[in-house]
Amino acid sequence: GGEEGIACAAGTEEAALIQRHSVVNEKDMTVPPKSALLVIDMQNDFINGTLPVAGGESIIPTINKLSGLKEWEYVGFTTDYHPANHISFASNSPFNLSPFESIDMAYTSLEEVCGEEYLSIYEESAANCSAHEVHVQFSQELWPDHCIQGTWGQHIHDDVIVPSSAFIIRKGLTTVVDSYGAFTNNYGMYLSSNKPSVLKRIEENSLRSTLKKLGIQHVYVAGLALDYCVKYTTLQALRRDFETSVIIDATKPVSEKTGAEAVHAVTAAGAALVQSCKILGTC
Ligand code: VGL
Ligand code: ZN
Repeated sequence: GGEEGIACAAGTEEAALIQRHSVVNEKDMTVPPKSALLVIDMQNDFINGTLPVAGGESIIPTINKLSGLKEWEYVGFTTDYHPANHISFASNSPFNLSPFESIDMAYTSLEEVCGEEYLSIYEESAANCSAHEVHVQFSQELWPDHCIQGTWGQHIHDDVIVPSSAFIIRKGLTTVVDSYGAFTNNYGMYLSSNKPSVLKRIEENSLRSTLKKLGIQHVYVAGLALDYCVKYTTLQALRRDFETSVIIDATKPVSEKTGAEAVHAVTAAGAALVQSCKILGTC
């Protein structure tokens, strides 16, 4: 039996190898200290509803095992949380566009600039700040109506276990701007990615400051969809200097093509791809 096998290998090179490997695995498989898990948009509409992601249901058991680990310093579940008149819904488009088409959105806002730095919305302005009008334009994908506030489709799927200590991070709450990432909306993301010389952080919520206060260094991202909210949450976490990993068997894309592009984009930006079994210690 198994014990004989162990006895047999003991004292041999093979035993030393097994031992070395188990040491390496042990280090790899535990959740590193100062780690956060972000579970993205495991909501009915993305699983069984109006914008279903193929295979979405199949990742639920893995996500439950991951979120059940005690080692996380922080576990957050994001939810898309749109008003019925949300700008991302094709049904609200003035040009009778269809879901999965794109439209250019133009935004104008006042930005406070203080010396070389923009202020985050949570910082108070200092004396040498001034307001500047900013005009930007970027593409918005149009979607079927989904995750409307107060509807069944917006609820996290019943089979997804949300630990009582987990945080819920709602995004896309306002009519006028979409939000793919957990940290900031698409407008803030556009500004920060297109003006890299400017340290700009328009935070949608207190996620970044909470993670920083907890001393989080590693962010692990799982959930739906790989090519949108998982991708952009990962890019936003990297941009905020978290060492970031996508748990690659605990996510699914809206389409295989954009899923492959998302993998390329996140790895090119510095994210790691990790298998859930490495974190769970089962491989
Ligand atoms: C998502 C499309 C529209 C996502 C959200 O969770 O990936 N995709 N809104
Ligand atoms: Zn959405």
